[in-house]
Amino acid sequence: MASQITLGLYGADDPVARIPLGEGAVLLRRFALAHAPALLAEVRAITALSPFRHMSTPGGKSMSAALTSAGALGWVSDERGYRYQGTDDLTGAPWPAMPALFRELAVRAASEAGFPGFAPDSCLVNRYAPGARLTLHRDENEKDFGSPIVSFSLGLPATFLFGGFARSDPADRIPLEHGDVAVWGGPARLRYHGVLPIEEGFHPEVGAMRINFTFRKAGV
Ligand code: MD3
Ligand code: FE
Repeated sequence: MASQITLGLYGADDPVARIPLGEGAVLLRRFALAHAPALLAEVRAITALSPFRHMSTPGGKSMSAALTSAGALGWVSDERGYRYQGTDDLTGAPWPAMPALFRELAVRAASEAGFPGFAPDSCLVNRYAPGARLTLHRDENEKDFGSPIVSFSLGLPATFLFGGFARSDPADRIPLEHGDVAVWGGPARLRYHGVLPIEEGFHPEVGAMRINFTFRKAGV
């Protein structure tokens, strides 16, 4: 509904639009746009230590998105299941530290969405090549559902599926573009969601891929 959309001036020629997506969920269009080059430089530093990799699902399939993490905890999937852990199985070392810029932007976005005091301990970074997707799921491996999840999108556009509380509920389709940030808290925190297959394309700053960051409080 157009009357619910408010525009704010975040930088020159860079209006951030605040778009309610449902109770607890807010899209902050272009919120991270001015920081995209710095965010991408941090991703290169993270992946030099903990590279993107395609994890296996417990059912033995390879995920089409490649993943890595930064922060005290990283999300992993393998034949033993889904969980958070403090070390990267690929390196045996702790995950790379969460960059200060990541934390500051995520905390500010959460606050602007009505969730002050967000204390993320995990940033999962998902890399989608064209054709990669994420089937409908809920994020339920975190210990604390009282904290929101904050997501940043960079690169190729995506169609985000925002479902309900049951897998069979109809899903809204929300376009997510380079620089968009969304905050998912309150009752939205446990809604089903997913990403349709990314379409072929080329983004001038990111190339032929989409990168999504999800900031979570995964531990206690
Ligand atoms: C709504 N990632 O990593 S971000 C995930 O684009 C994940 O890579 C997607 O779903 C991506 O788990 C979507 C937006 C998002 C993230 C978490 C949510 C939306 C959410 C949790 C609850 C409700
Ligand atoms: Fe998710």
